[in-house]
Amino acid sequence: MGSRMKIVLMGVAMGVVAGANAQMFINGNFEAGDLSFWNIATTTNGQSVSQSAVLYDIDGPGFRPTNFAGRFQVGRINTSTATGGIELTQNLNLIGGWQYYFDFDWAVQRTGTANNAEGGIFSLIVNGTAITTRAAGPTTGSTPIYGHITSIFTPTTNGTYSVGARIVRPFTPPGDMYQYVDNFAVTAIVPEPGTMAVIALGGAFLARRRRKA
Ligand SMILES: [Ca+2]
Repeated sequence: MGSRMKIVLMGVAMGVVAGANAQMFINGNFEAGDLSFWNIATTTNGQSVSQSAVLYDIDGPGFRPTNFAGRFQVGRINTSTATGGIELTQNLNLIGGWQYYFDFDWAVQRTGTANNAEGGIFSLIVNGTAITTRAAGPTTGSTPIYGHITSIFTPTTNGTYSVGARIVRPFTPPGDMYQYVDNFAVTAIVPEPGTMAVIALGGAFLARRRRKA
């Protein structure tokens, strides 16, 4: 009993923690056919004319097929501030010190023939802070623009983090300009030094127990 039992219990606990925290976005690929499980909010001075899940080929000539994607029509409400739009997020339980890779696909397409100076600015956000941002840039007629964001975030402490995308534009929304997002994914990298520290700690307990015996 004593030290040795503590080490075994600690080992089991670590395994459970790792399993329960294989965090992922729910309906991150929108295949529910709607926006369920997503928290959607407008930014300051932001709006979206519509929001829904629709069938769309999110990467055009890329390998992904046509399936459901989240679709928005974002822009600012008035011309007094720089940009406006929406944020769609989910709450994820993240482990301090682990490295998280967040991924999503985005696209912009207009149905009309008019050009526009900015199709959409997409950011991967954590607790409201943009980690990585990509702007579609000017659109030409109905020609689609495709993109992908990979963003790395390492939380300092264990906790619940709001993670997702911000989509904004520096103009009011035209009625025929659409922003699409799909395939939100998260991959966790467990840090090697931490693992080694746990093993070393266990070794120290064992060594102390043997000396007492
Ligand atoms: Ca999809």
